[in-house]
Amino acid sequence: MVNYFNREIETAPLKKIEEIQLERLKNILRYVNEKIPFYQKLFKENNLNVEKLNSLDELKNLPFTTKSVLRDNYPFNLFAIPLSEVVEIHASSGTTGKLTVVGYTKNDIKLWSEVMARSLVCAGVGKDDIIQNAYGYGLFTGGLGVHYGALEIGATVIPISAGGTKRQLMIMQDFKSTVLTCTPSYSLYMAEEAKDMGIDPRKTTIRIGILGAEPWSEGMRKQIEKEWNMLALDIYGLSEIIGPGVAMECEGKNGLHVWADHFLPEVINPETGEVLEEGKEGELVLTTLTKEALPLIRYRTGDIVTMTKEECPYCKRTMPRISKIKGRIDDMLIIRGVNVFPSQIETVLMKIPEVAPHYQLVVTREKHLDKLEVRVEVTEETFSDEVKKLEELEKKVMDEIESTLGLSVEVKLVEPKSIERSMGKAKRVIDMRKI
Ligand code: DLL
Repeated sequence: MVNYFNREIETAPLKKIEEIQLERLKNILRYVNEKIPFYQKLFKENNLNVEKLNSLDELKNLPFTTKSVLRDNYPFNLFAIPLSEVVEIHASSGTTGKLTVVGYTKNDIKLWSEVMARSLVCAGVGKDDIIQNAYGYGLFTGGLGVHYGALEIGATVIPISAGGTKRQLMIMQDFKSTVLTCTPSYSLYMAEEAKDMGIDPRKTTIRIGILGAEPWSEGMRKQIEKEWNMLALDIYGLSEIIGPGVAMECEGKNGLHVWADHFLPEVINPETGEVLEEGKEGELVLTTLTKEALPLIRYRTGDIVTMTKEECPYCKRTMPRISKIKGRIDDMLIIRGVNVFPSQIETVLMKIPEVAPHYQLVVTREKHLDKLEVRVEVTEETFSDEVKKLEELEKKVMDEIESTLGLSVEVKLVEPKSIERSMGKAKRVIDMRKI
């Protein structure tokens, strides 16, 4: 059965959603122009009179906001309101050093609760569910974001946070948790640890996993669903926009529904900045339409997606849908001229039953040429095979990657459980070029 948290808006005709978007866009442009010196200056420099915007199409004429703007305005200079109105602060560290700091007013927290409630209900979660929330609580937005949504729908939330895996499993069994929220990689680690403890993850009461914060392939989904005997759904979000709850999959698993009455999505060509037509792959750009503390105009997420505006054939929601995230632009590897995302390699690996869903990509540079080594664990059963068979498997993995991606890589099979496990975002790429 399909349920909605806010049926009226979630299934409103696209035209109606666009009317709301335009109205809100006009307001937010006026608001940032008035309240945030950065935007005031930016619009002035670009000779833009934002009061004149009269159609959604004109949004494409406005400049982008990038992550560096947030860093340059560290910690609070981009906030539209005095700090006394800010009730919560989060931050993400990323790979490049300085924190990206984000703030929320009371209304922003209400908004976050609403979009997270929509997301949970969209995944099939209800009031009777017991949510084991194993996203990190703290500056990371995952823990509290899910928490607010759970409160909003009246489900029971266990704020266990990430880590302490044995304790997680004990609590899961004793409290009879029905929903697991964590990163996809942590869900696999938990399943593995469960088996080591003599617990069959398939026999726990968990029925739905709401997994996100990192890219994961369809193959990984199948693996996780098999390990847990649960429905594994994808949740997307980023701190700058609100945290988790920007977009969510429904049971139909055909794209993530963007809560577009609050976050206006566009897909652009990352090189030229031009807006792409529906269905074309590019970088997701989001404009917050209703946020108070940190509204952002045309924020470049760095995430690669395709988008469709067709109604969802499964749940009939009408908001635009984005594909699963292929990866971040900055995670794209260029190996001897071939562009490749870690998720594409993951897709190939997941089709080979003798290897486990734990891998790492090591990039090195030799004489100006980038080299990629794929380290992947073999399954326990395969590990006990003779060396000759392992050599054959190594070749098989290499050939599969070469024939699917046109990329020749080195493959190193490693022992089960030898690749570092993650309780948050998995580290898939070790880039020795930067070390
Ligand atoms: O990861 C928010 C979040 C928490 C989303 C819990 C989902 C669940 P940040 O730490 O700011 O926020 O990282 C945001 O993570 O730009 C993407 O590159 C990546 N990301 C988030 N969700 C997904 C996903 C949270 N479902 C960055 N698939 C984003 C792929 C994702 N990548």
